[in-house]
Formats: sequence, structure tokens, C-alpha cells
Amino acid sequence: MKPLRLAAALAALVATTAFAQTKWDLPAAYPATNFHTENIAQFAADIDKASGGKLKITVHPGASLFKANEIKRAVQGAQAQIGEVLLVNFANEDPIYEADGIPFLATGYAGAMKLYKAQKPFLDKKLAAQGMMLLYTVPWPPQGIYTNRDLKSAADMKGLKWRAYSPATAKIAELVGAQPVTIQAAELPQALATGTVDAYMSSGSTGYDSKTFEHIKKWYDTQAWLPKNAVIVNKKAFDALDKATQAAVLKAAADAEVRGWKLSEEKNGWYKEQLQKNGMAIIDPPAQLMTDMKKVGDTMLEDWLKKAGADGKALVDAFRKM
Ligand code: PCA
Repeated sequence: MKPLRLAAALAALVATTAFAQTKWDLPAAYPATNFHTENIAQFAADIDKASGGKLKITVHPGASLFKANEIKRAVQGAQAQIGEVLLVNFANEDPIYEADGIPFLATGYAGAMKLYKAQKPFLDKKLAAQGMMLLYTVPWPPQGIYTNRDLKSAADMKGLKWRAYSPATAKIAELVGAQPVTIQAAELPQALATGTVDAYMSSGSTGYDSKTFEHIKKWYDTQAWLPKNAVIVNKKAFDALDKATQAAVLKAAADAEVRGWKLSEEKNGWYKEQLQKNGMAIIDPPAQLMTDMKKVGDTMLEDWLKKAGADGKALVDAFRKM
């Protein structure tokens, strides 16, 4: 080797040993402009900075790397080291993941935070058993009903072609006599355009992202529950980081959680304004509709408690004491 090339090769070797850079992929299921994804981008930037460039996280929004319901398994199997999941999607693995998908168990941001505190020890335990770690969660804004129908009671929902995003939202459809079709958020605009679905429950955020106002003109603001996204990491990938980088990740996660909960609440109003500006009526649900939907919630809580056993009871008891 020529002396110059040898010197360059040596310099490169020194650089890589002194500065081992780790690259992680972070699949996410929602658009780059959604507040969850923007928060994740900030989280990744914070880690880059705090680790002095040692850990680079590439965010893949819009379910471009994995579909929404595939992300958790991808992180578990380390096809992706870190990822964002919607917890309620994994209800069939363990009811613990579904606690924040039960209508009217916890409402409002304060209620959702209490439920999170009650749920977190169980989430930590379950994810640890699956070789993963919970880094942080952020709630979606409160869930309401998109439909063109004039709803006076739940009976008016019979036969709706209902887009579900989780087992719990499919269950709601069953209980009100609608027909559930599971469709991830990234495919919702197309499902609305083709008429595959004509109703669903979700936040103002997803109504805005999917331009639901182009097809549906009413949103009943039932504020029924606030499901959470969680950023989870493969435990082996985390353990492979040096201590300082691990600390940088945990600090950035704690900051992202505080920032995300605040963002969600602040943007809830903004999303509703945007829906209205685009011709959608935001409707205070009539009393009978609320009574009926609360009954749906009661039924689902009863079923959930049966499935979730002692852990479920402990979770709900802890929540109700807060
Ligand atoms: N948006 C996501 C989940 C909950 C929400 O508000 C969705 O509709 O897929």
C-alpha cells in the first residue's frame, strides 16, 4: 500500500473505533405532518445532539416501512430497533394493551394521564417479557364519531360501514349493529374515497390527516377515550448502546412524553377548527346517543375485566383510586 493510502486507512480505522456510530430505523404509521410524527422527529434530533451524533435514528412515517399492526413484531424481532405503535392494536396479545381503548373508562387528558399511570407498570412488565422496553407514550385527542347520518341514538348507527382501527373499535361496531372493516390510518383516505367505509370513530387529528371532510360532513364529539401511541425499543438494541447514549435516549424520551401530551391537548382545538373550516359540523352528541354509547362502554369494560383477570382488576382499581 502506498504510504498516503495507508495513512488514510489508519485514520479511518481510528475514527470508527473512537466514534462508533449506531443507526436505528424507527417505523411509524402516521403521516410526517401529524403531531405524533413531528414529536418523534424532535425526539430523534434530541438524541442525535445529546449523543454527539453517536446514535442516528431514521424515522419512516406513513407506514412506509411496516404496516401499523406489524411494527410491534418488527421491533420485537429487531428488524427495526425502535418503533411507534398504537397500543390498542395489540389487545389480542394481552388485554393490558387495550385499557386505553375502552369507551368512557378514562375521559379528558387528566383522566387519560391517570389511566396511563395505572397502566404503565403492566405495560412495562409485558413489554419486558417480550424483549422490549417502553420509552414513552402520547395520547391521540379524544375520539368522536364521523358519519353523514343524523344520529339521535345508537340505533341510528345500524348498518354503517364502519372503519375500525383496533379490536375495540370493531367491537363497538358490533354492539351498535354496524359492519366493521379494519383499515389502518394510512389507507383510510382510499377507503373513504371508494366507499368501502362511511363511518368511524377517531380523533379530529385523523379526520384532518385523512381529509375525511371530503366525504363525511359530521363529527359527533363524544370524547369517548384517548388511545395512546407508544415508542418502544428492542431491549438488546438498547443494551448495546454505551451508558451515556442510553441516558440520552431516556432523557429524550421523558422530554418527548411531556411535550407530546401537551401537543396533543393543544392541537385538539386546532384540528377541530380545521375540520370546521373544511365544511364539517362538530356536533355535541344528543343525550340519548351519549347514554347509549356509555352503555357500550360499560359492556366493553365488563368483557375486558373478564379477559384481563387479576391484572385488569388491579389496574382499574388503581385508576379509580387516583
Ligand atoms: N387516530 C388513529 C388511532 C386513534 C386516532 O385518533 C387512527 O384513527 O388510526
